Amino acid sequence: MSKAPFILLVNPWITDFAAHDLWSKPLGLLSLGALLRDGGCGVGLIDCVERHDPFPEEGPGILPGTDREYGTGKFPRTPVEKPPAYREIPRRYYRFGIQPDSLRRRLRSLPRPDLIWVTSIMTYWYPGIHQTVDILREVFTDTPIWLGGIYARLCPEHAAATSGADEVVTLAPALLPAKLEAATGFRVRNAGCWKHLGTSPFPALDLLDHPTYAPLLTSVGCPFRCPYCASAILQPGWERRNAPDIYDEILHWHHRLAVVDFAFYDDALLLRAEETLRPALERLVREGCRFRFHTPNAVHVRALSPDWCRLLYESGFTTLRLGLETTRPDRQREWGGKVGNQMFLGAVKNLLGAGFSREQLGVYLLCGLPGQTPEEVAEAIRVVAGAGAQPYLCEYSPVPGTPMWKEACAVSPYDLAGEPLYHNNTFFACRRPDFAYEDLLRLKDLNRASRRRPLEAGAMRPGREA
Ligand code: B12
Ligand code: SF4
Repeated sequence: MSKAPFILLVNPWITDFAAHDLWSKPLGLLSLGALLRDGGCGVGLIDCVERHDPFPEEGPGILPGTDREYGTGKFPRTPVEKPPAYREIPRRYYRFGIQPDSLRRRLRSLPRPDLIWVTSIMTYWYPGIHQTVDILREVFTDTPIWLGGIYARLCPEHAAATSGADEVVTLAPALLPAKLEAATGFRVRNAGCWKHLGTSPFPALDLLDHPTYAPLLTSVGCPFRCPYCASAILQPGWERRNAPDIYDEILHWHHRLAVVDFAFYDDALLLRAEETLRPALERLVREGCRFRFHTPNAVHVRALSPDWCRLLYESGFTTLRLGLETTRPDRQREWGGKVGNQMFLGAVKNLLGAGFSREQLGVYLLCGLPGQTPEEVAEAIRVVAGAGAQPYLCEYSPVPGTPMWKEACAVSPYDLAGEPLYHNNTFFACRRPDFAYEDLLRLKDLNRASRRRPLEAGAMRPGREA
């Protein structure tokens, strides 16, 4: 068998109008890092969106990264030229992350890798991948570069045509050991562990320079099939980790890296979690552990019974986001049937009763989906504010391959299939005469006002005349 290869993992730059480190870590890459390392490979990691650039630069419009509460912060940012697709958006466009020379210096300080694995997350961040790959290529001319991750899996042809990577890899993790062996001649000693979440080691958070919080995944997949969501494409099966494993991971990162903030990335964190997450949290409470948990990816409202809410509060859940999406019953059925209004009102009551404050409870509302009207979004804002929680507008990001994709392509005046930049939620690609960009701006104003004080019934209709 060949000698162990050295594999360099790279989290590429983000290019966007705005991006905050609101518990945003490359969890997929960290998981692969742990599997490769346990399998006997040498592993290095470069996080291009590291908040603390070791070689920062000054220049017009360049801002350094900053730290905020609960381990979050702002990425360093550099203004860059806007791609032509965004010409009409009156906002500046940035590359978020460390400076190009800083990246070059870090790459040059490493041994020459045998293989480079680049990850990808949002489809519309692809220019950042291309720019990262250019520099990887400049420094390590002959090293093969593989691109994987969410964008690679949702837009494989586009990624192959534009990223500059040698290969776009969309295989399930279980098949990666064989592919790695074919490429390097090296057989990992833990191929069986790549098959299931439950047999994977803890993601290699220690490869990051300054981990201020830990991303956690206690399950993959979701039993619902909401038409706007890619969960079923990305994780078709549903699998949960066991309670001791979840408990051990939390304690492990706390003891090893002094982390006290944890962010869950699960699609369905609280569903069928009676034998998994629940005992892990109960044990932490029993042992008097004081951690803070955050759910930037929404939890299911249907799971929020009084006893779950008490447990979440007692175990230190600090930032809670709930998935309501809409308050129109027909739409709720059409969009996956995961929640109803009475269920939602009951859940908020249970959360407030358990001790959570209004400021801790954010409720995601979808905005701008095909068929939706501005009035129904306004109504949902009013219901959420009236219930005693904070509405958060999520502008629709059309995702290739989802059941709603075709409809989105038909409604949008833009070439969604040919240009992933139009998937950017900020771009608001499904704008149309009866849900225009101006309607979105009015809804955002309404949303801000409702966060300052709960709205009265019937207040502020966002019609064109408003
Ligand atoms: C957690 C999460 C977030 C987090 C942070 C994500 C992050 N890291 O930055 C938060 C909550 C902040 C977030 C925000 C948003 N998100 Co989000 N998010 C997710 C979620 C649920 C999980 C991603 C994840 O980490 N998975 C876990 C890891 C382990 O999986 P992975 O990255 O895929 O990696 C595996 C493989 O891909 C592979 N792999 C990875 N890299 C590589 C590299 C190589 C070389 C190889 C071989 C393999 C490989 O191996 C890994 C192990 O199995 C996904 C849905 C999903 N189920 O994937 C949506 C998802 C990515 N988000 C989505 C959306 C729409 C959003 C928002 C726009 C929502 C909104 N409207 O406000 C915002 C945008 C944020 C922004 N700044 O622009 C969409 C994607 C949209 C798009 N067009 O790309 C998704 C797909 C959900 C959906 N609607 O279907 N999100
Ligand atoms: S419930 Fe959430 S994760 Fe599951 S399919 Fe619907 S939107 Fe996706």
